[in-house]
Amino acid sequence: MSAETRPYKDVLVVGAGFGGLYAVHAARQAGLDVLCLEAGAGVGGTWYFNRYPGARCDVESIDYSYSFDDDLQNEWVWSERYATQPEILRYINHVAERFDLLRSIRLDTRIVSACFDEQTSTWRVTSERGEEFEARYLLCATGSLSAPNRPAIPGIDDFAGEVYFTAQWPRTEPDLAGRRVGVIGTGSSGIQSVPLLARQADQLTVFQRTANFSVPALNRALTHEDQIRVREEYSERRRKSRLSGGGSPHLAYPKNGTECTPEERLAAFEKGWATGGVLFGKTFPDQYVSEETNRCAQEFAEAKIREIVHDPETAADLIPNDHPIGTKRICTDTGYYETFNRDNVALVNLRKDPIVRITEWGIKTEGSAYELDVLVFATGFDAMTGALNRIDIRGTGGASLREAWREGPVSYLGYQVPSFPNLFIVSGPGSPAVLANMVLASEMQVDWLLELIRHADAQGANQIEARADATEKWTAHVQEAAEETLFLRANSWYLGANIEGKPRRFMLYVRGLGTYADICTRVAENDYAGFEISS
Ligand code: NA7
Repeated sequence: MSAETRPYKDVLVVGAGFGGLYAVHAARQAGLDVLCLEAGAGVGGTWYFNRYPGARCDVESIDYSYSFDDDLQNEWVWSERYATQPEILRYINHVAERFDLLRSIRLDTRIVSACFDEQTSTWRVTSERGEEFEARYLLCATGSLSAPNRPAIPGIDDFAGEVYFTAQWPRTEPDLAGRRVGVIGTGSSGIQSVPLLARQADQLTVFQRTANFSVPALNRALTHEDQIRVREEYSERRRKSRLSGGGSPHLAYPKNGTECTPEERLAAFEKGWATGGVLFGKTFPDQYVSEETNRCAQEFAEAKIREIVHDPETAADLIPNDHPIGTKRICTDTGYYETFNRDNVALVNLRKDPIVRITEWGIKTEGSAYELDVLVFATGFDAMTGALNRIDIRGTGGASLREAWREGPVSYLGYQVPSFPNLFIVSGPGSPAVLANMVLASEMQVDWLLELIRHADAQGANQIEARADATEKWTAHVQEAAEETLFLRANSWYLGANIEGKPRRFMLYVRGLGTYADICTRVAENDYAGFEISS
């Protein structure tokens, strides 16, 4: 049957963020008939929805961009070191237009179920509106941080004022002038938005359950000279990025922190801090395995917080005391700690004074009451598994993905789960996902998956399924790799700890993008060992 007469597509992509958009382009280039279904009214995924004030990427813009097309890479001009959400969204829309991707994307189409038909080896997916779509392969690029967490705080529906979620920020900017604003949550979204909200609001109260480490971004405009240098260095920069752990070309200090004198270590941390951003968290190669090096990094960051924040009690409350630095993603800010020196900003440490309930007028804590006009939830996401678990996904014999992941997600290479043939995940649990530059990582993953499909097609096979033994082994390997680090010492969303009742399993592959890509290459060279390819 030709593509024109077939009732189904070759590939259905779910999600039109960075990963999904590239999948549409690359699938087309591979000669496949592809359709992408996107819940939002526009493309961009996380960058479409997270339009809160101060939203920026914490990976440098020249790295956090597509590498698949030299002309695109050389022609697009990033205005700042760390791009704002509007600039990233403009870039994504530019890419969609430039490669004519919109004709293969259906917007406003939220998928609620997906069912594998064993007779035809095809996936049938159904949208919220009841529309059905069918394809040989289902490629889920649904995002690692795309299912917003609505916290189970008593009285959450009682508040009579305005309520905003950073992850679903309205397209028309709310007017906060003269208002008493409360923010719940001090992860990256809270930390980025607080300085801007403080400038707009009459009073800002920040409700902090767990303090997070943040490093000044030291964002700046990119000059004409920067633009020229970037273009000269781009291919080498990308090559190094692909081999690196985090998907950007930066190198850690040439020795472990434990091998340095205290003076040498301090100088390296000063340099890391002065470079700005999350890379401070990668100053030394042993920062996530050596308690000593990590403690030194932590003490260094604590001293910086104390230097910036005038009130010693507020500074003490802002210093995390429950996790080694970086085992929850280090945040990147512009003026976060300084904001607490403003007269119109107050910090409430919920560990000392927990929320009792949200009321019609504001927030009642055990020891106090806060009257508010506006409540902002910067309460994060049901990360890694949330977006997929919100879809009813049924594989062979009616197997449910939610059930398969009941005790925590399992996968082979982050790509597939047994009993769900022909279903692939981009940036899925068991892959490096957010520990690496998601744009480069998703290009690598999509290319690898399309090559796997090409390989199956060349054999006349119509079914690809991860083997149970390979899945078990990979899931155990992901866990073991995390156990060798300090990451398990934090109650982070990396292991599902931020969502009540969510099973705890470390969901990211910590050995980095370069190592992961190498493993994937070896699997492919080894005739896709671990996958059952059949007809
Ligand atoms: P995060 O990092 O998960 O932060 C969510 C914040 O919300 C965090 O401070 C949470 O405290 C807080 N939270 C969640 N539920 C509650 C309740 N019930 N009460 C009080 N506080 C609560 O999400 P972000 O959106 O900021 O960032 C996600 C990622 O995006 C980030 O890592 C970057 O990769 C980009 P907790 O720590 O759970 O005590």
